This record gives sequence, structure tokens and C-alpha cells, in this order.
Amino acid sequence: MKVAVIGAGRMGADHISRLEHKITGASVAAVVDIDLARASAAAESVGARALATLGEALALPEVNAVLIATPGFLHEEALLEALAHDLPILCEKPLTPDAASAWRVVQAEVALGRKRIQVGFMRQFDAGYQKLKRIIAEGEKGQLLMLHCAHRNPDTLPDFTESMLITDSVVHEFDAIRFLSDEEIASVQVRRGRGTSLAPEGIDDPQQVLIETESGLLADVEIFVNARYGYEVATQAVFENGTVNIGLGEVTPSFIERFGDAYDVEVQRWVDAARRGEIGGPSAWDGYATAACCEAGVAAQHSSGPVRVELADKPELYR
Ligand code: ISE
Repeated sequence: MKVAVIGAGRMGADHISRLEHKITGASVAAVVDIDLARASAAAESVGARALATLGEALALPEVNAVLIATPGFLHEEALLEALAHDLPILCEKPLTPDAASAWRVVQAEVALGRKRIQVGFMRQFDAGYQKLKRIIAEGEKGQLLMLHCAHRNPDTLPDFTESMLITDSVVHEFDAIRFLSDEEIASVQVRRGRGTSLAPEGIDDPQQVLIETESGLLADVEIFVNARYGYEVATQAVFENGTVNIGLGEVTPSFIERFGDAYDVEVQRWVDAARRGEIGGPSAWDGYATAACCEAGVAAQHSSGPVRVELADKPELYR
């Protein structure tokens, strides 16, 4: 498989090196970045072409897959262009930044008539989350009653805004909770309490996010993006007969190390499926549903009670 990687920033560079050195059955044919110098630096390291637009990459006869790793606001255009070429796509999270644009992508895929998009929700490929999902599904500790989640980042980039606590970070808990429970999320509430003095001006950090699924499973998330000591993502699942902890005490400099193995599995599965003409893993519907959760979450940052998640009917393609 010959992949065009769109975006040569932190995640794009990480995936380029992964595709080249860890993944079997695929190599990087082109690196696309509006910053051509950055594209060239990344492309040179793997002997790929450096290009400024996706159109140029899609015109190369050898390119038969697309990995999108640009910022989320650029995803819709790239997704629609790659879908029009009927190519397998791995799109970093989020699918798109809002539910309306995510729904347009879902509709384009539905119109194509087959799944072509895998969304980069890597936690679904993490060994801890996989184990927890198996324990929930097999019922070995009884029914799952509650989830307590902590999501801590050491710091934020200069252009960070408060809504990004939800759209950039808690989006992963929306994904993980939907994955673990096999349910849609019904409502989201946000509480602000005592905050760190180490957050940038105007940002309340940490925040507590309370999530309820359609059947009444409750999850609480501590989202804390200026935790300074490191990166830590943990979940305690409470069952009728015991608890299961994942991630607690696994402190790394960033998500790149914490989820490195999960990214490897995610990309290898995408490649393996695509070579069989298939797509698996988190779908465009999952991208749309989590975007709708993010909208509710950002609204909840500015209201006192729970905000309902509004979802369109799930198209047959994703059932
Ligand atoms: C980052 O973009 C990610 O996707 C990480 O997984 C997440 O933990 C972090 O909060 C985000 O900023």
C-alpha cells in the first residue's frame, strides 16, 4: 500500500516514521504539507515525494491510500477529496471539529455506498482498553456500574482555548465510553471547581465532566491539561463484583509514548484491512457521534445542568 500522508506536524511525522519502520505492507509515497519545507524534511527521511496539496498526491498513480494528520478544521475538505477517489482513509481525531461537518462526511461515505474511513481513536487499540472491553462484554465481574476517568496533560500550546479541554481531550473519553459501553452518550454536564494557578489566564483547569449513556451508565472525567508532572490517562471501572483499573500510574511525557503501541496496532489494522479492500475500527459514524458529544460538552461548559446530545438517525452502513 502506498500512502499519502497529509500533514507533517507532530502526529503526521510520528505516523510517517511508524509506516516506514514498524508497519508491514505499507510505505509512504507522498507527504503533503502547505509548509513545503516541512513536507520535504519529512519526505526526505523516507524517500517519499513532498507536495503542497492533496490534489497533487492523488494525481500520483501509485498513491492508493490516504492518512490525514492535519489539524481538525482541515479534515472535511481532505476527507471529501479522498472519498471522491474511493481510497481507504485513516483520519486522525477528530473526524471534523463539529457535528454538521462530520455529518456531511458521513453522508458522502453513505453516498459512496461503502466504508472507506477509519477515525484515529487509538484508545480502542490500547491493550488496557481492549482488556476492559472484554471484561465488560463477558460479564465476569457482573454488570458495569460506573466509570471514573482521569485525563491529564502536562501543559497546553500557546493557542489553547477553553473549549479544547472538550474538543481536543475529552473527545477521547467520549470515544472510549461509547466503545466500552456499546452505547450512545445521552448527555454531558461540566462542573468547574477549584482551579490550578498554573493554567493560562482565562482557562479553568481542571474541569469535571459528567457523562450519561442512553441506558443510564454514569461516567465522570477529570480533565486537567496543565498537570505539569506528566501525561496520565486512567480509568477505573466499577462493577457489581469488583473494579478494574487501567492506566493509573503510567506517567509519560506525552500521549505519543503512552499510546505508542496503540497507534502501531491502529495503523497496522488499517493497512491490513485496506489491503483486503475493507475498513474496520472507529467509523465516520463514531467521528460524527463524538463531534455531537463535543458540541454538547462545549455548551455544557457554559450552562449549569446537563446538555443533551443530539444525534441524527444512524445510517444502515454503520449498523
Ligand atoms: C491530543 O491531541 C490527543 O489526542 C491526546 O490523546 C490527548 O490526550 C490530548 O489531550 C490532546 O491534546
